[in-house]
Amino acid sequence: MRIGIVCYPTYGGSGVVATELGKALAKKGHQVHFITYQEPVRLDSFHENIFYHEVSALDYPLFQYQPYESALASKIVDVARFEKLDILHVHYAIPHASAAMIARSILKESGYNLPFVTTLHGTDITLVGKDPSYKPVVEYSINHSDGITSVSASLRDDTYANFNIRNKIEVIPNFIDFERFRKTDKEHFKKAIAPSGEKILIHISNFRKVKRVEDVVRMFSKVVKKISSKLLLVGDGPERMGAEMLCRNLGICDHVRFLGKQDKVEDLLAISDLFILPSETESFGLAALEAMACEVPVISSNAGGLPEINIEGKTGYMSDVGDYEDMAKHAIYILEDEVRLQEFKANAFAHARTFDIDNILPQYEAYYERTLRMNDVEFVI
Ligand code: GMT
Repeated sequence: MRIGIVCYPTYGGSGVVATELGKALAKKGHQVHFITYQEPVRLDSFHENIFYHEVSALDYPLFQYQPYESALASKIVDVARFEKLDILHVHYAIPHASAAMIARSILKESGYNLPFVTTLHGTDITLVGKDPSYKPVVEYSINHSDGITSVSASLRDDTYANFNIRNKIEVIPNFIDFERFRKTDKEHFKKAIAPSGEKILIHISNFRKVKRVEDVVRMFSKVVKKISSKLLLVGDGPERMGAEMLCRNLGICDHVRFLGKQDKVEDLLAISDLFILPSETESFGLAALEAMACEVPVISSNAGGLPEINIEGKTGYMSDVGDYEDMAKHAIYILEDEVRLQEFKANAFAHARTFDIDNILPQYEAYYERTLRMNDVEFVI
């Protein structure tokens, strides 16, 4: 198949999922065309089946805001015509679904049928999408997508609850590439961070408000009183400064390392004992699943799709949003007994295996085929 992929090319979860999906599809022999405003960060190596088309939006003094949606729709039309795309897959509804809709209408005028699938990722529904400034367009473009998928059952239900959606939303969860995310021996590295054999807790995020990084710090300040441990805070964003100040106020700076943005998070996960994700909302929680793939159990909130990956009492524990005392209690329970910790690690890994990309990729392929058949489009697999 010739597949066009539209996504945000930066570090956000939806862009990562879109890029990894494109790479996996290309490996299976499909021709994949990324259409974005910047080369996706995870598109880090050459592949003969992968093509990148940059969207450039002409600037003009009249524009207070560049009309990116129009530039994207125009680029989709151009790429579809020239590369003869069979199907388009847009990740994150805003503004990708409405741009795809415009492109499809333009192409239809000349008899070209380009169906598009919209994948909902999270904040495009739960935070930004339902805001009145975007809602009518988001609702309309979801309803006019040829296929709709969401990354968790929870996000599907949130979408039905917040919008008037007429069509079926298919749940296709996020996935793990076990070639990258697996536990490797990084003992030398562990010694540098935890020289006296301390347990290592880790949080990885974009440090936005929704991630509740201060809850991580507060829960750790309870844990470190009982368990000899270190906390790694990986990532950067608006909440970092507040978290640093809180560490100072709580007098735990000697036990906490702020590592900023890191590309090879799998190396940090390889030395970690517990992953902390106390998010306010989290449609799926890919970062937690990546931790589990590296045999790291998870202490999380019970928000959104987290209960679909973190199995209570097996792969970790969940608490109500904001209840960092409860999170600390569970963390101590797992860490204080080595046999118990090893059991949780094994369970986390076993559950992550069910999200292996080899299981999820065929679900996307089957969904594309179904969408094309329903639209009477002829294609070669
Ligand atoms: O909020 C983020 O972390 C970025 C956001 C995105 O769409 O780029 O992530 C969302 O999509 C990820 C991939 O599907 C999910 O794993 C995250 O749970 C989801 N984030 C939220 O719902 C807050």
